[in-house]
Amino acid sequence: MNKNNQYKSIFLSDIHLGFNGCQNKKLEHFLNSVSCENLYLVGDIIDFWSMEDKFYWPEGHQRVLKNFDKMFKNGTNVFYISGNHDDPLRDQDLKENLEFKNDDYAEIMAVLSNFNHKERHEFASIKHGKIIVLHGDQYDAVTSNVKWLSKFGGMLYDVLIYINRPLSKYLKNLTKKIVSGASGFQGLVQKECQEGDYQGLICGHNHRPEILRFDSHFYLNTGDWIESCSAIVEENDGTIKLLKIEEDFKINTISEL
Ligand SMILES: [Mn+2]
Repeated sequence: MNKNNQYKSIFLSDIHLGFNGCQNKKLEHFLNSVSCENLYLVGDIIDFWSMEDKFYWPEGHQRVLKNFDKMFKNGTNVFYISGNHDDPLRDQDLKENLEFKNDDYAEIMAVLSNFNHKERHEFASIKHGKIIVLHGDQYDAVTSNVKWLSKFGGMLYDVLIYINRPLSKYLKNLTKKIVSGASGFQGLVQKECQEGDYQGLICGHNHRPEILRFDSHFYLNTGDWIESCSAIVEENDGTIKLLKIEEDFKINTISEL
């Protein structure tokens, strides 16, 4: 396929491979139409939490992973910034436990071992200065402190997503709002930017794609591949865009910086 969309960098998060709500076909279509120098996978790329309950790894999900690997082998720098649902990549004990439990994880882990793994990355943007990239659960008091509660919320969400998408979205937004309110999310982002002298922050985690400008910093969220099917890209002239892949696979620009 003709890779007619060339970007300097692409940021994707919350793909949730291994969870059957993942819209892998749309993602595959998007990946087949783009090329980039840098690919940032901003957490919850693989949903180990979902597979912990019931192992689920269809061919289409492995194909997405293989696609990342192909990009890596063709010279793209691939950075894997772990999220809460891919915590076995943060914690050696969890990782060993997983591999011991199920041989099927071997083919996933084999591909992942090629990439650069970290929890945060300083991204030097072309036009907008230094931007910190992290998954975002670091600011989420509920997720980091009470893992079981967050997992329970996740299970409810998984069920609801099949019954009624808009309702599940509403509930997810509501929970995230409560969580954000409780932890003073925006305040924490501002503090992070001031302390590290960053112009902005790119994250995922709450599944709400957006680009916001505050007095002292930018806030960019990549969205997800369960509902929004969105990505953040940096073009070669430094323009940063939030893209959404529509039902007909058309790529629309939602917002830009
Ligand atoms: Mn997350």
